Amino acid sequence: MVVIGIVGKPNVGKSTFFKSVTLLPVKISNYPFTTVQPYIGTGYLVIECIEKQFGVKCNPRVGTCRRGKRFIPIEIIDIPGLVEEAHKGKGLGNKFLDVTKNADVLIDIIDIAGTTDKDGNPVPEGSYDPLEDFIWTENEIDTWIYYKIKQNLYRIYEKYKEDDKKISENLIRLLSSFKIQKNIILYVLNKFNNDIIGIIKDEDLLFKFSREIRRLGKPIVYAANKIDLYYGKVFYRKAIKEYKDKIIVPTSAFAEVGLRILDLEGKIDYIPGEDEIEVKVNDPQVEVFVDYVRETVLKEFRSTGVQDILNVAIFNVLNYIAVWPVANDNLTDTKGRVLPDVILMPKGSKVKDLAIKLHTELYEKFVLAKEIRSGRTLKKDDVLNHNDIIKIITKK
Ligand SMILES: Nc1nc2c(ncn2[C@@H]2O[C@H](COP(=O)(O)OP(=O)(O)OP(=O)(O)O)[C@@H](O)[C@H]2O)c(=O)[nH]1
Ligand SMILES: [Mg+2]
Repeated sequence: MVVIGIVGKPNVGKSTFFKSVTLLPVKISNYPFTTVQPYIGTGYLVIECIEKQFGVKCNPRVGTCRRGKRFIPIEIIDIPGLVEEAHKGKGLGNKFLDVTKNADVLIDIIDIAGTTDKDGNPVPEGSYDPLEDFIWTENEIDTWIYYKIKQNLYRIYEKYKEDDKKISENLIRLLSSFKIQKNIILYVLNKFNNDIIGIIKDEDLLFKFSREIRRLGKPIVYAANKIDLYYGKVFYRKAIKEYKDKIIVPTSAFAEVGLRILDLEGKIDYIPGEDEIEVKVNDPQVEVFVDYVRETVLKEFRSTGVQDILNVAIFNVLNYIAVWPVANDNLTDTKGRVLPDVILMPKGSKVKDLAIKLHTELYEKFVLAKEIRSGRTLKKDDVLNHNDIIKIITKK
């Protein structure tokens, strides 16, 4: 499954974000280090289901489909807050950064309203400038990866001395265990003239190398959270001007968690990512909350941003595509379920990658595949496209 890691300073709304996505009952409060251990849960990407295009009703094996929106499960990790110099053991988050080894992409939650100081203590709204948080949290993560690479590379160097081929092989193995793709490692090595020995012998170069590996291999997307607050909007406008190279999505995890719970309780009708909320009960408390969300978030941003950032992280930053495997031309699997699965794959994946992912037998007995929409026949090395519907034909 695709994995998203949530990182950031204490008290910025990481657990609120996590809860809104997973609906797990994690602890949330307005003081730092509320979370003291990592949590792992399931969240969902939401995409347009292709059922409408074919005039059928889908029958998902996992996840759901609601009003034509298909929910695809992904994994989310929430960790304790990071403080500056976490890599030296300060705070709590450092101990748990290793958990994010399994993440494909990171969401750095920023308290964009400046309601928390550098260590996550509550302060009056707007009195702390959150723009610097974009920089040092990234530095902490870069430094964490740098130390991991350094420790291991020194050990590998001790063993293989000047044998750069063996060192590179071991480096690839190490970084693969960090879920960093081989083609990215090779690309970065190439950028550094494939001089792995030179990198090992020069700390500055090693840091730059590690940073580049992190930038490409474990990209960070920023959630400008607490956007519902007045200063959230002020600092958000500053942040997008200042950091044009960063992907920043305005979010209100607070709004999203409330909306999702009310929806679950049947008090409102709300589909994550949408701006239409239908209130279904006569309850002043519900109305006050929904009005607050409409006024402070939806009016300007059209969504709470929580669903958007998950989708952006996977489809725009990681460049994944969604593929629909089926067993028959009428879009069913062998049990007659319509469009039973949606599989997320990196862009550039081939038909054989899908076959391997689905079942080794599909790969071993692969004859050819058919893309149902176009009727095209595909060979195992043909590249998949977003929303392809793939039927794999095997030998008996
Ligand atoms: N106004 C507003 N408050 C929020 C939002 N998201 C979170 N909060 C509040 O921010 C405070 C901290 O939320 P948590 O989710 O516990 O923060 P955290 O980052 O997990 O904190 P630690 O676990 O201590 O690192 C709580 O009082 C939340 O209600 C938001 O979008 N808007
Ligand atoms: Mg927390």
